[in-house]
Amino acid sequence: MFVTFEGPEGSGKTTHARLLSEYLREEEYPVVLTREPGGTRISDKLRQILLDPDNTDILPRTEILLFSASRAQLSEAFIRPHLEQGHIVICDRYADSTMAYQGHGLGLDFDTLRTITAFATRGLTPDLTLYLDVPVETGLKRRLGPSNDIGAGSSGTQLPLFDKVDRLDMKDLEYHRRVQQGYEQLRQAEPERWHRVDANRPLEQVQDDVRRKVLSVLEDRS
Ligand code: T5A
Repeated sequence: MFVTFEGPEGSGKTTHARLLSEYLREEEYPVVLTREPGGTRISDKLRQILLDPDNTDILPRTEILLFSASRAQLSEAFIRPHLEQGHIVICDRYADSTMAYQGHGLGLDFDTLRTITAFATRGLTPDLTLYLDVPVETGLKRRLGPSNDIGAGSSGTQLPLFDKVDRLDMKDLEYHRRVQQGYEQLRQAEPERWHRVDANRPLEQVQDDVRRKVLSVLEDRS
């Protein structure tokens, strides 16, 4: 089974993907955990380029091709082989991030994005996508730390430069809101694959929902 986590910055994807994989391993399921961009030696190099705060001159077309190159390497060299061996593959972000960020966020053409993505992944899509839903401002505050004022409520506010901030965090709030609206549309278009989790709650409650959903899908498939 191929499970992905999606959601805005700071929604808890990395935390919950890790907790879920630890839990499934304890329950003796064969499970591997990976992330995007990254997850293989080559993909991790592309991640460094993509997130480097100095690379403010990356153009949207370059950005989509770099994300897709990272994904092509990850899906072919890591995800597919593990699925074929019967593993549960958990991935922190995948192709839906491209539709949300480069499509809805940057305004790139959706048909082109679908074509590039299909080429990069050879059509490999998740069986289950857990969407961690938090208000954009909450997620960014979690990510940046409580002392950082992100100008909540004022659209178009530039995010402050801060040690933990990568190039993509630095985009303005409007961009992050478009991404979130994009996720909503993606979720509504494929409700059978997506499962929304209210991530604006204590960590344990969020993880409980995540586990319950994954276990019920595993049960249905067995
Ligand atoms: N991107 C990615 C694209 O534009 N296109 C693409 O195709 C792809 C694949 C990736 C960036 O690339 C973009 C999206 C991103 O901008 P990244 O560093 O991997 O960059 O960023 P994210 O995936 O967004 O990861 P983040 O670290 O920002 O957020 P997470 O993983 O959602 O959140 P997490 O788990 O790190 O948690 C953040 C903090 O919140 C706390 C955690 O302890 C942590 O401190 N937290 C909670 N606090 C309170 N209550 C809860 N319920 C909490 N859950 C977590």
